Amino acid sequence: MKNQHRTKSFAKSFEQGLDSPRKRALSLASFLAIVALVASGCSNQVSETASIPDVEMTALENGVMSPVIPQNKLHGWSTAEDQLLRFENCDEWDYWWVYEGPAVSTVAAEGSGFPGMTISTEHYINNQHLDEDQDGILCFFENREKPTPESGSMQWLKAFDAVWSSLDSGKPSEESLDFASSPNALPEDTNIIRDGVEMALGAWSPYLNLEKPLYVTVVHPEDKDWFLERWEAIGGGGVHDGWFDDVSGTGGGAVGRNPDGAISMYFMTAEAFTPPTGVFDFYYHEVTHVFESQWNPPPTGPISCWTVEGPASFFGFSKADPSNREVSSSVLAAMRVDRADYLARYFEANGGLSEESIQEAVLNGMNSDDSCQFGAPYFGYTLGLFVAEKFLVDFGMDGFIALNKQKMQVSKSELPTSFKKAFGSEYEEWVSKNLTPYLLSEFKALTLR
Ligand SMILES: [Ca+2]
Repeated sequence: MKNQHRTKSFAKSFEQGLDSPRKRALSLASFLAIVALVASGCSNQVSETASIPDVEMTALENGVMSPVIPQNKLHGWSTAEDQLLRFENCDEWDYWWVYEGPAVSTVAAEGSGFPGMTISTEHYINNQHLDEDQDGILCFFENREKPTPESGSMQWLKAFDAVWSSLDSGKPSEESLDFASSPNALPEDTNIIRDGVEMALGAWSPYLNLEKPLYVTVVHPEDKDWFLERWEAIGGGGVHDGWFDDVSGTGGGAVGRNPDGAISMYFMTAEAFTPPTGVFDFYYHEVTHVFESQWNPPPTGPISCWTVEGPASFFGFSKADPSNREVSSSVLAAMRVDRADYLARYFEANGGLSEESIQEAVLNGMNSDDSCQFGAPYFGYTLGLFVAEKFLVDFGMDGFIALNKQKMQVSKSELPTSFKKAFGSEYEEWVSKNLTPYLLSEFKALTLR
């Protein structure tokens, strides 16, 4: 369904098809437990480092020390020998890997200064020729200065403030839930999801006024018959009927409208991909989609790519730790650096990093494009994060509400009309005069090349 918002955010929440690495999703919520842990304190969390057990290490051909027993964390790629990725240069690598890293070991990851660093000893070894500066991390600012959140204009703090002054955590949810979980879903995982959803619904409650109960469905990969029965019983909406198979090996969430206008949320959970705890961006991300679905009827044509996953990503990361503003801003800051550098590299390798190439992607990218949600460069999650940010800088939360009320997701071709109704000004003028120069400036600043 075109109106389906799909997020695959659990640990190992990537499709691992033998022939389709491009299907890997980019939602980075999976490793935010690590981000928040590190971001929440600098010096007072040394004990976390000290708790890592000693591991036997050996020197690789390139001189980097590698654990004898492979370590893997938060990447989701198969480590079967015949499925290890191998690329000749970092531009190729980045196009497929998307995340920073991986590091060869936990120790190397901790030395990176980037809390979301993925780890894979096997993938690292297979590509060790790419680790030019021999810091044990692949294609991570090789031989160049690492940007910091302060490298850019810091305007993003205004957007972050807009989220925090609007979404007040700790409020009870006012929505009526029709909640169901499948027989094999672990009760503790179901409860984690329910608590996360209700918390995010509470924060969004000033802006939610659902006319019908919100259907929330938690399913386990062994319960397909149960899923199909439930899916049909609640109107066959929210996700398409192939969603179950798409995510049964990976986990994830999805939100969408039913034909009768009710909104459905689905979560795939299993022992191998348990729902996030400790950080909550995943739930805020999905509930942002609930808000969007409230105002946006089934689209009449292709939707602009940034309008779906972009705001959800920005709201999600901004509330990564709803009880701690500082941690949340650290998480968002790390994600910005990661994604800006990725986008800068992508544009440099594909037509150049310029206002023209950025503007083309913003104005013409569609949510249904493979490059938006389901394939590199995952513009919905990467570029969309920054478009949503600048939108919130310029128009604030009131503007986001206003544009949704004017059906920002009705179609790409009608977005300028929605924009004009909301703000009385031209969408394309905002894109060309305000947004694009900002994006170019941020990407350049955050890639430091
Ligand atoms: Ca390196």
